[in-house]
Amino acid sequence: MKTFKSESLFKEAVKYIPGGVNSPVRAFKSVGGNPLFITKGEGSKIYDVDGNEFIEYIGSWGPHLFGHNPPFIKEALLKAFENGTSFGAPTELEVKMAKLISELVPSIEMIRMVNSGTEATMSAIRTARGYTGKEKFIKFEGCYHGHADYFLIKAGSGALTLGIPTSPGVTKGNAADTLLADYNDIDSVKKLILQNKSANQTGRNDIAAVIIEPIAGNMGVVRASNTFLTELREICNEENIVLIFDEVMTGFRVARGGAQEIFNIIPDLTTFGKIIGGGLPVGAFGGKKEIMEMVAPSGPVYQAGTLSGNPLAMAAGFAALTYIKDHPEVYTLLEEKSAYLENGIKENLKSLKKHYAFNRVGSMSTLFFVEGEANNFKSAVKSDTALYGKYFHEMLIRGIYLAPAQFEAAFISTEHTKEDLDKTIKANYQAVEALTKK
Ligand code: KE4
Repeated sequence: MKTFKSESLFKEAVKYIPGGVNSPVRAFKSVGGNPLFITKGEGSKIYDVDGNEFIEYIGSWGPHLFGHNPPFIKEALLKAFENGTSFGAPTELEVKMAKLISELVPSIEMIRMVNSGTEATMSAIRTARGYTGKEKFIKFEGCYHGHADYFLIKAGSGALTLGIPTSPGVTKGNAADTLLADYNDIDSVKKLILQNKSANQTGRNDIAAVIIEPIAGNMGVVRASNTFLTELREICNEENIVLIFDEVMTGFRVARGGAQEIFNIIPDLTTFGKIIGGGLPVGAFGGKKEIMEMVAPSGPVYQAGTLSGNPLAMAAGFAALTYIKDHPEVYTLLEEKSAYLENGIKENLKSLKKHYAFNRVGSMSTLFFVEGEANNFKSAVKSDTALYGKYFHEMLIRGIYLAPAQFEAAFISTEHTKEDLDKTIKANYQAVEALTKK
């Protein structure tokens, strides 16, 4: 596979951009080698500067539910572009977007647009703190909620991949307000609340929120158990703690109404990103009106953004969500494709006598290079990341572009054809076989 142009671009990039990339997980650090520079995406494929073509499963880390450059999003963008890019003033489309999200996700009574998932999650935490008057919050080891200081404690995704789950630069003060629980372990939550109460003179807890990926994608795909989430909901009710579902990845991905539709559990706040931007930078946080009315200018919790709700991003996002509203069959199609791929991979593992864990919810999945199960953080991190690195490259040379990191999700789009999936299954067999030969 020719990579000359990517190599020379990367040499240039590292001179001006930290690590040569604008987001760490793109750098191939944990799989070895240097990143490929992409020139074009079309449907299920991407093309790099050296002319290589790949069937790809990153989907820009989740946004591309309909593959790259879907005509209906491109058309909406071009139309919006005619009227200008950003006004810094309210537009009708923002009202339509807010109404559409609340129609598709009933727990959303009110919503604020922002420009990234990180902005959404950090604003949700601040709002929960403002609403409850309490300071601490609980996150789960291995979950990733973006790069706001207080989240970068035992975080997943790129932080975990690079072995810096707790980042330098995060102050002790910030870290002190972040309480860490174990995913799928309700006793670890109860223990934190008990400890927090006994530490307070009042005997009441000082915990504003619990934030969770209801289906984790950032330790690889690990689904919360129904009982765990149900009990978490009950505890938050009893203890006056705001339950935040971070659906930046799962929102409109795993079902039309997101993970909360699958679990039939209503969070107090939900954060969104990725798919709601249709490939442009959009995040959002929303939920109960009485909580969201705390957000400036209706309430005292300040939150702002120059380009929040800008016309181009809203046009792309509104087109994506309108398509979802008008075509609920999209999720049946995605389920068929994803189940087909899962079955092919599991058949391969069986015939190669490999017992790696393969987790999937809807069109997001992870093949963990760990024997047995990956049903929480502790089991997921036992994965052999070096072996994953070799697998990644064996797939890449066969024209399949996966996440360059074990602790990520692979995403299938509506545009992945049976031919793409068959090619992927064949490459998977040859790649896993090659690993055992080496
Ligand atoms: P952004 O700030 O990257 O838009 O969103 C942060 C975020 C929040 N919550 C969840 C559940 C997320 O998955 C993310 C971002 N996901 C990663 C991929 N695992 C983004 C990829 C990257 O960091 O480049």
